[in-house]
Amino acid sequence: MRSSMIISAIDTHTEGMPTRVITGGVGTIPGATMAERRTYFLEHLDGLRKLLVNEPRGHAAMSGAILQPATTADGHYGVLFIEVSGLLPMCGHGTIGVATALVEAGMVPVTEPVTEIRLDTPAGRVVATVNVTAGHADSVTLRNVPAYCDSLDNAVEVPDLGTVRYDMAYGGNFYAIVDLGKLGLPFDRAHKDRILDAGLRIMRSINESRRPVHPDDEQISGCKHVLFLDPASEPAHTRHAMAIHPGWFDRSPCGTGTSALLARQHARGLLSGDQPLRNDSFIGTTFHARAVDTTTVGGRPAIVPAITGRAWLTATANYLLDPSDPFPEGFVF
Ligand code: PYC
Repeated sequence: MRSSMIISAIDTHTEGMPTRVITGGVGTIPGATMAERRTYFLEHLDGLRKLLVNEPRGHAAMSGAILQPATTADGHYGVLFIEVSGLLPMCGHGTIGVATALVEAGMVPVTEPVTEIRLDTPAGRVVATVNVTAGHADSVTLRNVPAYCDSLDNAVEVPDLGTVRYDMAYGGNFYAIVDLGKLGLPFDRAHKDRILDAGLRIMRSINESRRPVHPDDEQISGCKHVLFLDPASEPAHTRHAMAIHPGWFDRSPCGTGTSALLARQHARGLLSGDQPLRNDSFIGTTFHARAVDTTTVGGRPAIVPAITGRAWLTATANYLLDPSDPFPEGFVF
């Protein structure tokens, strides 16, 4: 066996969406915060992300999380979230996958019935509370970074679609929230190619005309996610299709997207206080969410979302790179 690197991983899925949790082989990435480490990684190590998420080791909807030493005194780990579209500031399904892997591999002190894990992410501190029975992680509740509604009732001109109305909200990434019914598209996976095409056009037009920027961190900017709401959704029970750059759907109900949607439901007066939201994914899996606190972001009202979901371990693996491999960064098909 010849390899220029050995990257160890615990592969998981969160409500259908993969998270390849990288547990060893990367070393400590330079930077005093996870935001600085994300910038360093983007500039110097992005080939490693591509190797781990692109074919043949990954696929067009692959996602992962690189564990790092914590950057805070009381953190358990730092995390960088990798996926086919780049490095996310924060990822909810990824956090649930990470917390499940850490508990079941014994990589944090595990207490039953509840284990608390403090994680440093590029978007800030998140806390995962894991329900544990006989060493098994039954479910995870993620206390996310503050989520806020950037703007309601925006309109954007989109080639071939005309004027599209959307709300813009942040829950760790920016989300354009669009009523699928208003585009004349059915909430049906048989139409996923048309829905995805609409999502990619909408995010392109938004980024050209009104690119969102986080008021506290200008490194967090741009819209790479369009949350298409099923028009049959109710205020406290939504279903959605999440179209993501460069061309895939979240299989999970999307933790940061659910956080953004919860902030938008609050901003629209559809939910208040700690009223729960049930949010279903395009494949029919579920996250439960509620606001556990209020705060402000850049002077705007914000909530602190708690998102509950489940993850399962699917494999342990060592990923190799033979020096003669013609695809040292994998490939996109
Ligand atoms: O769960 O936050 C999430 C997420 C972001 C992109 C895919 N999943």
